[in-house]
Amino acid sequence: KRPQPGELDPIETASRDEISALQLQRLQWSVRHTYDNVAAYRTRCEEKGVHPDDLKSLADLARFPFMTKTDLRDNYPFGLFAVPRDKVLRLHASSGTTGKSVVVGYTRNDLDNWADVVARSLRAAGVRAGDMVHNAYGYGMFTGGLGAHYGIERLGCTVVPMSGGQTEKQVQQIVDFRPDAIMVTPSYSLVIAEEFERLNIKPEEISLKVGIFGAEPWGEGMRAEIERKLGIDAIDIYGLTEVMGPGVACECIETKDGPVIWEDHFYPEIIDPDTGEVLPDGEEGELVFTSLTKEAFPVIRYRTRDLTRLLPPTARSFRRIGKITGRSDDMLIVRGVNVFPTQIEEQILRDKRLSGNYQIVLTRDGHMDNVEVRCEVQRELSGALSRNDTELIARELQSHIKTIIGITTKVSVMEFDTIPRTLTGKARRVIDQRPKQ
Ligand code: ADP
Ligand code: K
Repeated sequence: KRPQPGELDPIETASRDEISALQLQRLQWSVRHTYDNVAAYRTRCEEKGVHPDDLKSLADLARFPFMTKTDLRDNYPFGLFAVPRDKVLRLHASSGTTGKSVVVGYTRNDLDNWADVVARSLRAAGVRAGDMVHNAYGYGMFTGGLGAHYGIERLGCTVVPMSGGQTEKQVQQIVDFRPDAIMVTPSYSLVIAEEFERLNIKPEEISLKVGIFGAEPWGEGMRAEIERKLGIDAIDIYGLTEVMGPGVACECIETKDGPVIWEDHFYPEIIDPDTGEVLPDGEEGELVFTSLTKEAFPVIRYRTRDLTRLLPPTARSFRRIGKITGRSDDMLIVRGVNVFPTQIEEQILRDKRLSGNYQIVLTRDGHMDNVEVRCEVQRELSGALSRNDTELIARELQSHIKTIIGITTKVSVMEFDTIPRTLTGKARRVIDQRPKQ
């Protein structure tokens, strides 16, 4: 019943009524499956006085309890699995910078569906069967590497399972193998681009035509920077370990207007993060997902902590998510002002003389938070600017951040390549040296 790899799945262009009907049917199955097989979830529902039989329309979902990262951690490692362990073919875990990580599992069907949505994502990004895809997402417990890998194969492409790190080798292989597409985090793609610059290889000489970037927030300024430096179309892919991994949503190359949610597998809601109330499409709030087909690790109303909006369908019949402005727990509160690193990134990238590598360092002086924004000049300007020039760049950026975001910062404009590069996975943008309260 699967469409041939590379064909559009009919559901991608179905009517909204058909999509809602399928969603309701799958939602009823998913909630019942979770209720019947996950004791901790059943208890939650009983406490809230709801039962799977109460789910008669999609709107009824709002009566069901949320799942949070804490629930997932509390049931470490396998407490929320809904199938016997011997039906689980693979485990993954979220990186979890603090405390225990979250472990997730996949049945054979789950792995099949995951490969399908990643293949669908690649197709949306303009990749076709027969293309070669360089996969620089890290392989291992992180979902990025293997998640991308099987989707690339599913679409009928040649996968180069490079993983992260070893930048010189990455670039050598891209030069030698001439892949059509790359999958990598946006921050690491800039490291790769810098290696091409160092080798004096021009964007138009690079074989890559498209890149599919995700796993961390990045803005339109970063998109322009990556497209210019690699000579490609840069496409946004979204996903998270708890819900599946990469491929929950992906942009279409013809519109590049925010990731399309594969709504036949993942049911989205936007809620007010303070009250938990469901918000209408278009309003900004916390993204919540319910898995519709997952067997091993179903999630019902999982609070992602990602802040964004649901946007109407364009290139496909599914709704889209706006750019993720940040994770509610990535938000910095600086002297009472809420700031997301991506807002600062946007201001940095307005200045073409600055590269997309930056760090935000927070310190506290008595009761005052101090923010230092460290950024770098582009490679071609390295060593070519006088102190006056860099001070001027710093003053301009400081003033943009002040007027647009509303915080006073110290801006340090440094030479190219002074901020440490992350060789794998996600960039470390924020260094918070403030004492814990
Ligand atoms: P961890 O939770 O340990 O960071 P994940 O790989 O599961 O590991 O991270 C998923 C998170 O990464 C998402 O919840 C979101 O915050 C972020 N993310 C993933 N893709 C994107 C994207 N395209 N744009 C913005 N943020 C993203
Ligand atoms: K190119």
